[in-house]
Amino acid sequence: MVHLSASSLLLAAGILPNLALGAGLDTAAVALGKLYFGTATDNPELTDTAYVTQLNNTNDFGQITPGNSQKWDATEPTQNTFTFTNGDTIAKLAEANGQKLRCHNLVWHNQLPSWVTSGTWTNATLVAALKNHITNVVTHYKGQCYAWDVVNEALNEDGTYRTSLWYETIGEAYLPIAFATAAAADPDVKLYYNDYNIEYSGSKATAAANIVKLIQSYGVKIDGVGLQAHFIVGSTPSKSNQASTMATYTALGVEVAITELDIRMTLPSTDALLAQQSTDYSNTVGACVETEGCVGVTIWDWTDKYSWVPSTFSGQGAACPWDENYAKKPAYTGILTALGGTATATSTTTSATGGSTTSTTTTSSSTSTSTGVAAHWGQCGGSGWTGPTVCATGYTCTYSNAWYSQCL
Ligand code: 9MR
Repeated sequence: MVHLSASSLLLAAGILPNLALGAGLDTAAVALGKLYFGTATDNPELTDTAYVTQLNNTNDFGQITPGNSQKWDATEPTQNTFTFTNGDTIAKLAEANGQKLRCHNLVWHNQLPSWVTSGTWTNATLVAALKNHITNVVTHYKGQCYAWDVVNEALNEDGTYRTSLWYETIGEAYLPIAFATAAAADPDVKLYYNDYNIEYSGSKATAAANIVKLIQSYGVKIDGVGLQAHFIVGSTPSKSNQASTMATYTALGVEVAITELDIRMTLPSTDALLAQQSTDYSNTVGACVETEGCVGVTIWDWTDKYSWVPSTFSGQGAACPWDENYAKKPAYTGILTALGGTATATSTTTSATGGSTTSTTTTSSSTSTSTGVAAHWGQCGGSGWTGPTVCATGYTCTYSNAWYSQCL
């Protein structure tokens, strides 16, 4: 009788690649001194048990963000009538898993209920509605959120203010009013300004820094700047630019976080695009690693199956580190390596011994050994790899990226 280890059984089942890549993203991030690595999620996805199994994997995800269910249209669909059911579902999931919760968001120009967008407002009545919304939502989630994205996407690309209902009716004072109201409702939660295209130097990043200064000039608390990081493969800012831009925010006395990272491509994906995507993910995560005031990274969902990208950008997608079948893409290894994790196989050489039984059948071809052959799905190369570089019969060692080749 042949005793197979758990890892060789998983290899035989073709599952091991999902388990073999080191410690996991959150574990690696925390080992580096970060607070978390996390992902967005959303209520409709929670009926998918395979999805939830990985969402609950706290080796990879120490933090989650509700993608939609804390937004204004979800929480106050009718004026002064608050509904927290869906947001609570995700908050409870985070609590049950011991995951931090980034709460998202309080003031935005999108996903507003019609009573807000179609209302007739004066400065005074809109300020009152704004304060009432923030006070109720922040009070409800008091003690449950690590951070709130208080104001989301207030800026145009040229650094001017977006012409939203908020800005048009209240002026830029809506920003300090929102932060002051949130701080009064929960003095302990971190309060963030969150936006995209502020991850690299330019007018919009300068304007985001000016928002921090504006809020501080009112004597109001702001704790962080959230860099959404919705990027395009091959067009992401350099790691050094991302790190130096983070430094312009932390110099103001606030922390930063990557809050919505995904890196889309024009479909179909190719090996070359996936390799570039891995490099791109590695650069953004690496910029956070290099920046002491960068507390963590959140991806805007972990699987292509539930990414927002294809429905928004026609012909584009494959933006997440896991594909739509929940297999890890090279981007996973790129992130893990940037976090100081090692993309090494966990299989051992001791799994296929026959012990004292009479069987002499060798099953070593189904395990990875330092001198042998790598099985289907096993790692067979990559920077720092000291394991087998030859694949079992019928499989080819296929380059994924600089850190990972796999027997396919
Ligand atoms: O992921 C969210 C998607 O399900 C919604 O349809 C969309 C509606 O605007 O919002 C998405 O999340 C956005 C986030 O709240 C703010 N930054 C941009 C994100 C992607 O659009």
